[in-house]
Amino acid sequence: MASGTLYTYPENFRAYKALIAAQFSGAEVKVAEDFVFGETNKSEAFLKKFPLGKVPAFETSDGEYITESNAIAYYVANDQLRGKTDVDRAKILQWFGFADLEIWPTSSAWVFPLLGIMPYDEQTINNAKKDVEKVLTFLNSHLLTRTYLVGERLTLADISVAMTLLYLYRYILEPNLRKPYQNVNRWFQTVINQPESIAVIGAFKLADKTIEYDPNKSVTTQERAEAKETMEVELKLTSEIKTKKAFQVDDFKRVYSNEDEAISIPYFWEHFDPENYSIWFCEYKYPEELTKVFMSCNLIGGMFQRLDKMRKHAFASVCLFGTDNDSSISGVWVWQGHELIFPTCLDWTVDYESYSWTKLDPLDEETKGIVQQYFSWSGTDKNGRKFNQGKIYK
Ligand SMILES: N[C@@H](CCC(=O)N[C@@H](CS)C(=O)NCC(=O)O)C(=O)O
Repeated sequence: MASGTLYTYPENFRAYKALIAAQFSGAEVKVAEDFVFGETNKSEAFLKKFPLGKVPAFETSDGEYITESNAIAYYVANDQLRGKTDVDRAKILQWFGFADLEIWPTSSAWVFPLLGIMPYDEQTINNAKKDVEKVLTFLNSHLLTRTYLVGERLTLADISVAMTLLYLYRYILEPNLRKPYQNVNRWFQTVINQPESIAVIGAFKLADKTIEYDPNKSVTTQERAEAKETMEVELKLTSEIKTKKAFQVDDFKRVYSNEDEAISIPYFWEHFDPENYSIWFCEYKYPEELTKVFMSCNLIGGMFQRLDKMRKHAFASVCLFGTDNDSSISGVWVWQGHELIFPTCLDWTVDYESYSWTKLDPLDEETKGIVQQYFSWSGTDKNGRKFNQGKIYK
């Protein structure tokens, strides 16, 4: 019989999956008592076991570490919940994917702005409503002739999908909105009214009325935690930054502003943290369209302005080489994380596609040369055009 410790904050719908499965199977799952979200899961001891620092996370009593809520639920489940045949097991995996990739992104895009934990944007919500409609229509027709999602008995597919719909049913789907989906409603009630589910989540109340957007609403830790992982980029980056003391882009900016490059560039390399930050080279893709130098500088300035919210997490030096009607724009960016930062926020996507982006290897000598050139505003572009003007994003 499976047993172990589950790390989670309270009322985490993902942790519910494992807790309900354990109620069915009799697995001994102990919830870590003094877990503090944002602290415990960022501690050295936790990260050693679970390097992503995410919850739910499960430590088996014989010292194995399991993450991903569906996998944890699988581990603590019984054969019935896991599916009796290969086909059933495959279908359960199918529903896991469907819940995580089709339901959760659209449901959170509708719920989180109303809870005030994601920017409120009418268009985004309207799109999310349409997507949720599609998901529920599909589920409704699947459940027309079935009691459960897979086979004739309740499985992990039902638990996982129902838990992923929890917020929609709690906050959004008021009677009128849920009326077209009677088969889904019936199935959802069946799942959450199992004694094993009630033992974990208590009596569940369906939404009487869709919550309304209130800009002054304060949110709970777990709501914020869940939002964080989708679109609350600001929150995510800020909390990550708190835990990373080695290289603070702000400190570098101060040194860069106050000191000569002979001091600030060596400072950059002494403090740069390659594990958590990355360096990128960008080049404007359409140099032939650049005419007047002052217009090109406005182009760079406009991009910086649109990226205002990113300032806390990034630094850049972008340069114009050449003269009127014969120029190019390129630059060096440094930001937290290892992926292109712009697609993480809609506001930031306006300009970046006009540039090509190359990640630079901080250990490469060539990178040292590029950083030196762009931070000290010197040299030429690849076609020999001389440095003309530069702009610093800080
Ligand atoms: N796909 C994972 C998602 C886990 C996840 O994103 N957990 C969030 C809270 S709901 C978390 O721990 N975030 C902490 C962080 O990103 O630092 C699962 O299903 O378990």
